[in-house]
Amino acid sequence: ESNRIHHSAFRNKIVSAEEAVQHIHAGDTVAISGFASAGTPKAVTPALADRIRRSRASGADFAVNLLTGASVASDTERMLAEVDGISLRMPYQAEPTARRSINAGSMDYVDIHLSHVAQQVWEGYYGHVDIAVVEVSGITETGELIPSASIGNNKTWLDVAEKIILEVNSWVPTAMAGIHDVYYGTALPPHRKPIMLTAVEDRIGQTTFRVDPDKVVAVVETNARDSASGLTPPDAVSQAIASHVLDFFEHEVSRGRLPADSLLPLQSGIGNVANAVLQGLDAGPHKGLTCYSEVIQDGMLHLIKHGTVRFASATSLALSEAGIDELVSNIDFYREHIVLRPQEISNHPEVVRRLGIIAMNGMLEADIYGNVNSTHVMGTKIMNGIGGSGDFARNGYLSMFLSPSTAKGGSISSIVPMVPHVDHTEHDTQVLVTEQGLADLRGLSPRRRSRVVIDKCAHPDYRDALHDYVARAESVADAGHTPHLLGDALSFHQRFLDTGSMRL
Ligand code: 0RQ
Repeated sequence: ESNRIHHSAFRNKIVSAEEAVQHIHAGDTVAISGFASAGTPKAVTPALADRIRRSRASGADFAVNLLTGASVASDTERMLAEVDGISLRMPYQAEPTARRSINAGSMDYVDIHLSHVAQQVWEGYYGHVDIAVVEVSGITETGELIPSASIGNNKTWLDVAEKIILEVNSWVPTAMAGIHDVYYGTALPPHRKPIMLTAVEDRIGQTTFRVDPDKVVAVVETNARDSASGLTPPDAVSQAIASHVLDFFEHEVSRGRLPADSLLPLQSGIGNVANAVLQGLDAGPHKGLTCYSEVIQDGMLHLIKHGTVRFASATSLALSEAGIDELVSNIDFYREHIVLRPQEISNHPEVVRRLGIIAMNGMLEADIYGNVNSTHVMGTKIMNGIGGSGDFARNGYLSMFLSPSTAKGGSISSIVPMVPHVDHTEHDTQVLVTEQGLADLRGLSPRRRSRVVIDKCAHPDYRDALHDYVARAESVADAGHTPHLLGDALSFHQRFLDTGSMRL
């Protein structure tokens, strides 16, 4: 027994994961903690997968609806998908086994903006939440819960679920307590009030979750680390994308549209490109930057340590082993520079708009007018999901989408005549960036946009075909405001499906 549970009502409920999982029934809607690699339950979900496997082996059907913060630890996602344990998944995944089930039509998947999850569950769009499984790092004398390395939707899960299983993970450093800011002021219309967060570092809530102890049916003790991978050094393409972004920031500073020293709060996605942008900023002239994003990765700790970043707000600390060590050995320092919030706040449109976020997200492809597909390969096969990209892109001060100009060894162009699936419309996209260059679409009509997108962002191998498309689309009588040849608009994609390449 660990010394993390300081309240007897909870201590009396300590059981094994195998016992706890008996509270979960076939057909239940199960809400679990976890956002990116941080804070996923470590014991109860494997026990659930095991229970489902055994139940299936004996001929019984057993699946649950699974609600999360965003993606969860990939082994959890995989284990549950492998046993066909999920009938409905919401709101985000990024794991190959689950992806296959979704694309095969055997797992229902609802891909929604991450800021909408809590309110939609409160509204009852997903029915009754039977049980929540939430990882915490401790329980206080007064019966409040100390969050672990991510917050996600945990506040909402604890509030709405009929029953609760808590995992108390003694691996999470006690020193991390206090880094969290759990805001209890959100409500449903018509009772909403302004969210009084006017700077990235503002604290508007409390450091713990509330819970009704009577709803807690089991407490499971764990001591297991989160499993984020470290960052790989950015490749040449990512570095080229980053350098265009950094040049653009200087351009905006010179025009007086961004503060010279601290710019505006940055939001960036996960991965190689985001990492390259952060590294580039670390080497640049800016000090005292701020970040208002979803996830803090190892790279951010370096920026904070160097003073490049003054403050970072997120909902998840997706750190590698080395990152956790760095955080914990300097926790008193980092606690002054990092806050974790519920995802309804980290991604809140009201706050994103007020703070004037610079939103930088990855994309699969964009079309010549700036519509962006972030989620569906060839318009049909889900990759991950929209995640928080729409929360930030629609409401940001500067909305940028970043991608290599080609994929799959050059056989796919990321700039196409028309995207076969739209996540972000031309109205949301202000800037497109590839390693080829940066297309600033602000103030441009569609016919002007197409030229800039092709010349600045498309790979040279595809430019002629794209210009040819535009010329033909514009040459027909009555070509319209946004010229397209509907019979031809998806020809790049069809050619890829037919021949394995978008090249002519
Ligand atoms: O697949 O690894 O099998 O080759 O997509 O592509 O270039 O490695 O880029 O990891 O940044 O992912 C849009 C998926 C980009 C991501 C997406 C293939 C490519 C590769 C990955 P392989 P890259 P990334 C808030 C933000 C939505 C969620 C979001 C994403 C794989 O950014 O999920 O933005 N975004 N959350 O080969 C077919 C194309 C392709 C393509 C790339 N046009 N067609 N396949 N790929 N382009 C997050 C925070 O705030 C933290």
